[in-house]
Amino acid sequence: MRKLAVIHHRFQDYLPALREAEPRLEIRGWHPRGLPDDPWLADAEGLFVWKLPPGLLQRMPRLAWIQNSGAGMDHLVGEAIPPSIPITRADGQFGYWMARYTAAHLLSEAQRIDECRAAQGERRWAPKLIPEDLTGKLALVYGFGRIGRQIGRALRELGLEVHGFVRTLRADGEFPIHAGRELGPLLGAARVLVLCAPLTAETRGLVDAGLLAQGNAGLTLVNVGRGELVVVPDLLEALDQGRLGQAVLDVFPQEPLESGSPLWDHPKVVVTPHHSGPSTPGAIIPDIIGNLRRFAEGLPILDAVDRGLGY
Ligand code: OXD
Repeated sequence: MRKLAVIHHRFQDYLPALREAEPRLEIRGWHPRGLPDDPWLADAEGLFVWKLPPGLLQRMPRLAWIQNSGAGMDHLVGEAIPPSIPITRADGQFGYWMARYTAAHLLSEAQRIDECRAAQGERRWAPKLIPEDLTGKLALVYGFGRIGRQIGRALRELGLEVHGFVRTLRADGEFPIHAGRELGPLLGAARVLVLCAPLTAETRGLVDAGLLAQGNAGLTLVNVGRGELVVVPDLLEALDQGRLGQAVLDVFPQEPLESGSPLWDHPKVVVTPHHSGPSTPGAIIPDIIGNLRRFAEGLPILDAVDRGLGY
């Protein structure tokens, strides 16, 4: 039986689900902070993990596959993992959840829910609080893989005109698609910019003063990708100068967001706790079951990330 080690802060949730999904594997798990001095680990060939605890790789000399428990790979790509070990990622149901998240925050603005609640709090009837019509407004989705496309579809259902941005241009029968560098010129007319791209050398600091200078006072930025896609001081300045209307941030360069961050109490910022794509065994395992089976059968792992690209 091949061995799969589960090193994860929620290993207790994952163990029964993984064992049920692939009973032909011997699966054991530990919290990343409680790694045992156990020869079993040295014999394991598979690893299900989020962030690699220091020294783990040295303790797993037979390692032949790393399954990341989430979608983002940035934390693994920087590690000294031999290129012969395939790394695979898991999107889970993130497209569904992140589409909900984006739609919920945009609709909350468009329906003026905060203002309605404030009027309610004052027992004030406010018939002039007319909801915003989103029909035909421009939505730009930066990072247009599986997740971005699902977000795009949800925004299209709300009546917006959706454009996707990708690293490598390709023909698309469903949405207008652009290369990343075309983002700036469209920003002035956009109602919402959604970031769901992976963090790579190319995307780090994407939303900076230069890009935001092309924004507009009615633009909402939604970041469900990685905090480092955005230069936070530039974002704050753009909000204060009316080059951006609102920022809905689920991810931050440092998480948890530090208590002194000005983002917490900025009136035009919504802070949420990296919850736009909940990863649970129920969401992740269907996504990785193919490779779990292949691993159990000794077959090559499919769909490994491209380390050069960073995702
Ligand atoms: C992920 C995440 O990348 O949860 O999976 O951020």
